[in-house]
Amino acid sequence: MITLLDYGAGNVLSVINAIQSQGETVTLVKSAADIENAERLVFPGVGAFGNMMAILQQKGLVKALQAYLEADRPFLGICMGLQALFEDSEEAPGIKGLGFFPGRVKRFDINLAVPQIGWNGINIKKPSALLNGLQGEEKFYFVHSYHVVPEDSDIILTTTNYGIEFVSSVKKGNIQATQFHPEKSGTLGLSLLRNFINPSTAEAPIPIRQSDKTVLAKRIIACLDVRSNDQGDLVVTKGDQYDVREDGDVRNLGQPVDLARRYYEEGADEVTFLNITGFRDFPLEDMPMIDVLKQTSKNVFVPLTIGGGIKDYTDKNGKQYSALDVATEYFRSGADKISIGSDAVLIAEDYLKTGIITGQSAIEKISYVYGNQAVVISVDPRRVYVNSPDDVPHEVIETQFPGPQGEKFCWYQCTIKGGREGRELDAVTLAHVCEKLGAGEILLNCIDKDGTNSGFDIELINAVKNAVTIPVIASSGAGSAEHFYQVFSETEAESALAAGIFHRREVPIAAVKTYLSEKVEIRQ
Ligand code: 1PR
Repeated sequence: MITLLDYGAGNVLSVINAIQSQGETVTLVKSAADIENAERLVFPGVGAFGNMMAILQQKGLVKALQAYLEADRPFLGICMGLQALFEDSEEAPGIKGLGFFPGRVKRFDINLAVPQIGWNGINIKKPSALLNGLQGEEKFYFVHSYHVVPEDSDIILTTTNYGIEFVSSVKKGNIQATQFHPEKSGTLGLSLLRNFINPSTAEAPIPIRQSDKTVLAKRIIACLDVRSNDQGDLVVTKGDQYDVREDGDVRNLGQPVDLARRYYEEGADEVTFLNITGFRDFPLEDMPMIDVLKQTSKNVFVPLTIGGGIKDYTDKNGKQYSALDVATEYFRSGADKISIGSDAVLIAEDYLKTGIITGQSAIEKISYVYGNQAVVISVDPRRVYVNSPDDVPHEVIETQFPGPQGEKFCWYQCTIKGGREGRELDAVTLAHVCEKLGAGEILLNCIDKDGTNSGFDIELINAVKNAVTIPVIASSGAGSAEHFYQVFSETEAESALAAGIFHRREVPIAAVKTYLSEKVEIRQ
């Protein structure tokens, strides 16, 4: 029996599912007594340090946790569950952590995208039963902006390189904790959880890595655009430049839960669901999407993102829901990240009118509770050609692909409601403003390229990537494995997403990865 500390933020369902998939039962901590009575305690966490410690204090769990740790009883911390073990964090000055390990949590101060999102390796520093079975070259899923800096180097179990060499897991006696997410690291992560659930007395020797530094992999993401068809069934669909109908009917490319599982098994590094009619439906009334997420997270142990309809909403009975309520429901149903589309454009427009950061927008509120890394902005831009950069008050680029009248410049107009409404805002400014408000990643679609199989819009990706320091997911237009190589060699995008070629089995994920191996760092 595993006791799981769910302090109320982030995706604990995945951890529960991952543990249960190993045949173990899980009970949740409801009070300090549950910690005292635990045989093996797992403390997972995503989110923000200050919010996490505030909740642990409110629930009266801090002393019980400290006593559990001091008694050296079996403990596995994950992500924030690692950071909580230290004295304090730069993320929340003045707020104390559990202080079990001397040391601090620091923000990455590096010349790379922060948060670090994706699959990276580990340098194993000492033998441990937790890492039994590893060969040393494996990659695990990380998502964080902060890393621990222990005073006592003896506790370091693994390090990872990302701009610097940072501590990616610790171990002292029975207290172990990882910065990476075993529950999101596919079968390897599950084997690590199994090692914690059924610990062996033997500790595997330290495997020798071929290179002395680990490298963050470029991610390949499978995207499922989901909506109800005219018969009322929830289906995965796919558009041509966002038009998902063919001969009047919504294209039906399969069932969301089945397809997500297929992509997990085929090696997708992440799976994204976009509820493409979310702008007009309300996800908390549109429960099938929540169900899809719950079902998917039972079998899919890589990160799940969900977007569509994340906004404030008043239902027909006058009951008000905030975007944070919607996001919370998604996180509790198995999502690791939520993505905001239409509402992000309106939020950015408001910000640009006043220049005031109010703390009240959905981006700010959700990132405050769940951390920046959990908030993705899905951008739906369309190219608009102009003759000169002076023609419009937007970020204009000089393009190698002139417009119909020979125009040499263009800007990328943001749209809302699935491309139905163009706004007076460009994609570069949107990305920049959203980063400022607390977004952790940009999912950069392109309506002109969507469904065309003609390759990603390299010019758009470079323009946006140059304007932000957070990771960018290149999306729309993938038609071949070569297109993935092009996007990774000609832009700094951290990941690339595709839909149509995977749904239609034109280019399997494995073929993309085989093509990229030796050329680009990827997770095999
Ligand atoms: O505005 O917050 O409710 O979110 C709605 C979400 O739904 C947004 O993220 C928006 O991008 C998405 N969406 C809305 N309408 C459509 C549509 O297609 N009619 N899909 C839509 C966007 C873009 C990608 C697609 C890639 C790759 N789809 O997700 O999967 O373009 O496709 P490809 O590889 O086949 O070229 P809100």
